Amino acid sequence: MAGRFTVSRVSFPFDLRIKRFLVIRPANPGHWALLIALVLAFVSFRAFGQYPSTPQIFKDGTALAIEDYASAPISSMTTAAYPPATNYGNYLGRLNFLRSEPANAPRTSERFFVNDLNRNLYVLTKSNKTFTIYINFEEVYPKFVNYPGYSGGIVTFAFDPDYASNGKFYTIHTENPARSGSAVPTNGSLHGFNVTGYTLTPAVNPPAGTVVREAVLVEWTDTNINNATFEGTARELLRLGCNNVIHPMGDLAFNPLAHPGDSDYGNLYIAAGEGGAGEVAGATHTTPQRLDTLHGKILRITPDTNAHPADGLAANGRYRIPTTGPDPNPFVSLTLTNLKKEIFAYGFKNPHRLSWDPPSNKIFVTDIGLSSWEEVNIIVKGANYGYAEREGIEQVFIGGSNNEKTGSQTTPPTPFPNPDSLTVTGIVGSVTPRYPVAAYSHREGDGITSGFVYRGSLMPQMDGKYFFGDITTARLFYSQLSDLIASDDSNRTNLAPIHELQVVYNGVERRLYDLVRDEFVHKGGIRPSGGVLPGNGGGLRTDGIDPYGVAYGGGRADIRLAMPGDGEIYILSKSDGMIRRLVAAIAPPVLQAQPGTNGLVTLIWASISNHHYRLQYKSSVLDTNWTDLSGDVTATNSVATKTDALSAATRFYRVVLLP
Ligand SMILES: [Ca+2]
Ligand SMILES: [Ca+2]
Ligand SMILES: [Ca+2]
Repeated sequence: MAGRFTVSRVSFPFDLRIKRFLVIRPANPGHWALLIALVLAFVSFRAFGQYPSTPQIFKDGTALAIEDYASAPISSMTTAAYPPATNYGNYLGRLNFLRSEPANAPRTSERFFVNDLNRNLYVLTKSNKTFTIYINFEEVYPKFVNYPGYSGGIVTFAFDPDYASNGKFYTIHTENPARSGSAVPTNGSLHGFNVTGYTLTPAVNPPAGTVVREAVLVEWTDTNINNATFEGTARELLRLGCNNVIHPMGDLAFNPLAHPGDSDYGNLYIAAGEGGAGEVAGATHTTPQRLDTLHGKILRITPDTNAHPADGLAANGRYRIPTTGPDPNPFVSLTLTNLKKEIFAYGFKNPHRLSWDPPSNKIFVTDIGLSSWEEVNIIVKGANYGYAEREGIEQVFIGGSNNEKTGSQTTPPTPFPNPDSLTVTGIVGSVTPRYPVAAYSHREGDGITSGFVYRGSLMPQMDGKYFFGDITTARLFYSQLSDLIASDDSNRTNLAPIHELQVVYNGVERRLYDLVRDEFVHKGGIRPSGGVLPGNGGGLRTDGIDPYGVAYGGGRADIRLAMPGDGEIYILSKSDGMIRRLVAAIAPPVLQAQPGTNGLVTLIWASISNHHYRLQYKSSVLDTNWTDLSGDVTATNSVATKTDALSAATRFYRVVLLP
């Protein structure tokens, strides 16, 4: 790695990334303080085959300005009676998704929709940032459950591609089937909801294990999308039983490139978690690898049963499955008892977020790992993504003395299977798992957020970069889309480099974790130990220190990313109930070195005209002090240069933008 930063007379690299200072100049200089941020290193996280012993991701100097966007009403989980008392010792608003109505809907420019897992789907008015309850799921569904947290509650929602004309949208919520009484919804508080004729569907349960939760997919039809209230009907499409309170169906998407008449138009893609089945030893462990169950899969269904009448109907009769035409689901011809033809891709643990980048036509799924690896996957129809036999780029073991360890963490290390193959019941021969295109270890965090390829307008420097982050630590990352695509090969160790982003709030570089903690405290949040964030009763916790040596303080910032119809990146937090927006970016200056004769080297960097720059150097990366190169540079255009006579074999440079 060190060679990447080395300027050497003997072996001269032609495209160097060198340690450097980055100065963030706000759009409004009178408003923000000038900030100087030290860029620690740039690390290419590419060639390794085992669990790393140290953090591998570092800030590359790309800085993003973040602003508060909207603050949701404080809400609490229902641990006993409803409505619950506000619990300031836990999450203050479990925001999970922020979406826009389709672009042709009449009010899409005025408002977003946002859900708080605890119970409400809100309309968020952009002009005054007010939250209006659209549907309170807890008051509609008698068996609705948001406790003990995780993904429980009103999980997500998605608008039909024809929403502007048919008013249809889809939701997923969780229920506790052990509750007595009927699960049929009521309209006592949602008066516009016509429940006449609403009938339940039988739960589709996993092939093994007990069921403690049901994730319910519902299709709603609002007969008037010009107001902020619901009036209309709903239809239950699918009820999925889960072994545990974790990893239900997590995300919904439609193909953004399909047009009316295309075979994929109106098909709903569902990211379905394994319900906790895979992460325990025993009969449920193989569930993500089984094609006779919907769990741990990406599913594809056609909600409109009239759309493709030749296609097969679901077992419950509520939707069709693409079984005919030019692009049927991949396993529709398999011979297997209880085959689930809805399966589009399989072998996932908690594929909790799915995004589709139209320009590249790539589907990205972030799969939260168990104890070792977090994954970004590019979805290919029919592929096996390896869980619960693979995690990240390694083999993973569940149960026994190696429980939750990956191959390189066992004693002695377990060699990676060669050739790498899995046996899948129903498929003749062996299956080679498909590997993530980017992955990070739990040296970096605990659970991967949603991710999106940025195509918005506020941060043109970030166009085509895939944004994601870590849920608990609130570290923000990006990978180049081209790197992700180039890594989508049969080489498990060829992964896209991951870069960490700096976050600037009111002109000061801050950790997003600290911004969330401050707002949590500001809103009255308290923890028994004082001043730290909540964290699911001892679940994943950001104890310890960050890669830069600063302690977190416990708990979890619990962030997720959103990219609604305006194409910008918003960051939601369950802990403080805030929505923040990334509003500007400054890409890092790449310092290039061009060798000359007689030991001269010319350093070249992107500059801003009429700004003043100073070059500094040191001979060893371990040196504490930088030495000024005499003669500051005033840029006259977008490229500035400075020539130095190398007197040592190695010299490290950085460029400082002067105030
Ligand atoms: Ca309405
Ligand atoms: Ca995987
Ligand atoms: Ca690869």
